[in-house]
Amino acid sequence: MKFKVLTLFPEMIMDGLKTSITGRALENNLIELEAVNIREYSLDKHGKVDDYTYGGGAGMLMQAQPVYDAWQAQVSGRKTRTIYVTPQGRLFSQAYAAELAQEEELIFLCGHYEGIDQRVLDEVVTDYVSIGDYVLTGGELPAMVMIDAISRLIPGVLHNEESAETESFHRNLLEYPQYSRPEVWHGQKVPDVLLSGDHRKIAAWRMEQSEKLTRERRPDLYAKYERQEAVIQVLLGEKRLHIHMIENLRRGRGEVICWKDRAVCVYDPDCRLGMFTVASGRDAASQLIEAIPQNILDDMRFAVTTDIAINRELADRLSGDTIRITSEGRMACYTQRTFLPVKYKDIRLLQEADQEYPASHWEWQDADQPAERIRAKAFYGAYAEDRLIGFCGWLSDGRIGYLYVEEEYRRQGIGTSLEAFCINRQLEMGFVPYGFIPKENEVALKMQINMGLYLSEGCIWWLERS
Ligand code: 4FD
Repeated sequence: MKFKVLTLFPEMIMDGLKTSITGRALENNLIELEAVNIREYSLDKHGKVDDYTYGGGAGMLMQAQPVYDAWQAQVSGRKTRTIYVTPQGRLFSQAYAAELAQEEELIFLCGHYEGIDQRVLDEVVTDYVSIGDYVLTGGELPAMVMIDAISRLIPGVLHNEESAETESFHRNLLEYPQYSRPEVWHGQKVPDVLLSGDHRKIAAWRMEQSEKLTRERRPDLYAKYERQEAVIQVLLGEKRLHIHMIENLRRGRGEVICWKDRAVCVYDPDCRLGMFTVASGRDAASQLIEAIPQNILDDMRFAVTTDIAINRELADRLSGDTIRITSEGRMACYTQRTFLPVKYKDIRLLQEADQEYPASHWEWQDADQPAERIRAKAFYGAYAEDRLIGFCGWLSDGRIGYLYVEEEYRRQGIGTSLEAFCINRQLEMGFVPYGFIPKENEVALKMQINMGLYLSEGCIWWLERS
């Protein structure tokens, strides 16, 4: 990731980010940072960059010309995402940070005085962003806040790779309190349960604390959390059929969009996937689809449903577009907590250099998907004498799939080992592993049962819009 910051105070940016974890990331070239001094693009002999506002009113405004020239000197051809930090922006959040972390390059524009001439903003800014409802003397601190939040999501920046994913703000709960040595400080003892060594009890205590803290300090988040838990309870009524929805919510990915009785829609904005279920009947399906806000529907690219009535209603509401059923089948889930045996030994994480192999041995939805999955450390390869002979992994929606083994290596348990390997990795992350099996794939269906997975009784449909 390359960050460029257009500012009147470049040393403030460099000094602020050169220490601690962002500093280490800079040294290790995991991120690049360049602070560009807007004043150097002033055509005025005194380096003036501000002037009075037309129409009167207090304060000075940064002029268009130096800002535009500084920006123009940074962009290479195509329009780079340019963020103007302003109290009038869209509120920055963990989800927004995650979205921006996908970019290769970001330009931040920092205003001073009363802001910047609107005409240059209209020409260069792609995102107006605010870090909260308060006014600061300049945009530098908000830019640094955002750069920090984005940087820690870049693979390798945090040393413990998992920590960025499983921390605060997932599942709408605040982090529980933590304690370190000494056991007694200022007469206060560390809670006994944390010294018990009983991991189940500790997890339950932490959960209780998270709930209590969220209820007290963030009633808004707590309301979301309660609703989500209630929906999970409903979905658990038919766990195997709804495993993708349950896991999507539990893994902190999607959000409950609508819910009435046993009709639920969950939307995962990262993979632009809508997940729908109803108990039965065309009426419930029609009400569910009608209740989905237009902006969600506009964004949606894929859908998973549990009823053909939903498919019809979706097709009706998206009348202008073609909705294609790409697959019909069942969910398979592994509900035990014990690791599966992995008989084939040479299974390793796929490397960026390997991406051509999965790219050419599977029909992926997008050309950059194999590389993206490898970067996410979600795909594993089976090797024979150092040559790749198969792979398996999980997709961005979380389901395990895309299992492939080369012809001459089949029927030796390598596919089973690959899938078992992925299941074990997901168990380590605290997930309930699951996958989708198309109904015509009898070999795969048999394999799931042999491995101890359970199939859903009901059918699942995958839809794609074009
Ligand atoms: N809440 C924020 C961003 C910038 C800022 C400025 C117009 C003032 C707060 C444009 C007016 C920039 C924020 C500089 N204060 N101050 O994110």
